[in-house]
Amino acid sequence: MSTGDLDTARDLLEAASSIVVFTGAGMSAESGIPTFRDALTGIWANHDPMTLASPEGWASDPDLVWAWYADRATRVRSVAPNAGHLAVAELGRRRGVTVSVVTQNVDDLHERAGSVVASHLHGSLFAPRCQDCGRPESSDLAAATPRPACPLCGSTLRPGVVWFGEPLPSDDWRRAENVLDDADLMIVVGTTGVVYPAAELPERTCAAGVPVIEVNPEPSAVTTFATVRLAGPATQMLPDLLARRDQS
Ligand code: BJW
Ligand code: ZN
Repeated sequence: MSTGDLDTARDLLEAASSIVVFTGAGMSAESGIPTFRDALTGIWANHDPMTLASPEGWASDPDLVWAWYADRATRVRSVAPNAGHLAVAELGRRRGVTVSVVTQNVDDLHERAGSVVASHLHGSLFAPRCQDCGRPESSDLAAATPRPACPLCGSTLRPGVVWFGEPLPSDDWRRAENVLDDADLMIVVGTTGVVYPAAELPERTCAAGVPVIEVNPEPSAVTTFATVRLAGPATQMLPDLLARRDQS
């Protein structure tokens, strides 16, 4: 990344008053949460996340899929928000700016860093619900094994995440569209930008003439239209972006 890119991004940030921070798995990578497209390791090494995260995978082996999510919920609970999450929360406390976090992530690291999340587009690891009657259950059950039954109807609980082929939660989608209507800057962090309809949001923002800063060590689908890319990890680039010029 050139110093020019950082200067350009800081100029965009200084001019903005209504910022949407749109995040993907790379945001949490440096907290120790593998990205979705990282190869699975350990006991999960022989499984394909695209299959595990699908209604078909759930139908064919719910115990396996539940165990994968319970394992991930346990892992998320054992890690902490990183300097990137903290920088986003700090930006939200700045006078004169409104910051709305729209995340594809199913962890709670933005919240634990102090941000209010406007939208969890792909649900949450900590919101299990009954697969039949839909009754929401306590987050305490997210890591329970064996797979719990619904106390209301006796059917089974399922993870409260959005699998391929399922619709996104309509309230979260509406909130994301609403905050984007008012945005004058979007900061996209750590996503390949290939999973729709979430990936539409940065594309639509850019098409509406709103500048897009991308934070990602690797090029992504977002790079093709972003106004500027800060080519580095979130824990470095987000604090750098927020640093006052005289501090660097
Ligand atoms: C760093 C970093 C560091 C690393 N710092 N960065 C149009 C065209 C084609 C297909 C479709 C289409 N529209 C819909 C579809 C189908 C499908 C889809 O998009 N498929 C594509 C794969 C082609 N979409 C759906 O099925 C969606 N539903 C839907 O469309 O429903 C329609 C419907 C309507 C009405 C009724 C019924 C149906 C649902 C999509 C659900 C996605 N769910 C998942 C799993 C969630 C649960 C779980 O976690 O297990 O969401 S899939 C997975 O991908 C997860 C993520 O949120 C999502 C995005 O991944 P992300 O965040 O981009 O992560 P990675 O791993 O891809 O990238 C990490 C990035 O970080 C990389 O770029 C790294 O370089 C970077 N990085 N370290 C900064 N330190
Ligand atoms: Zn039920």
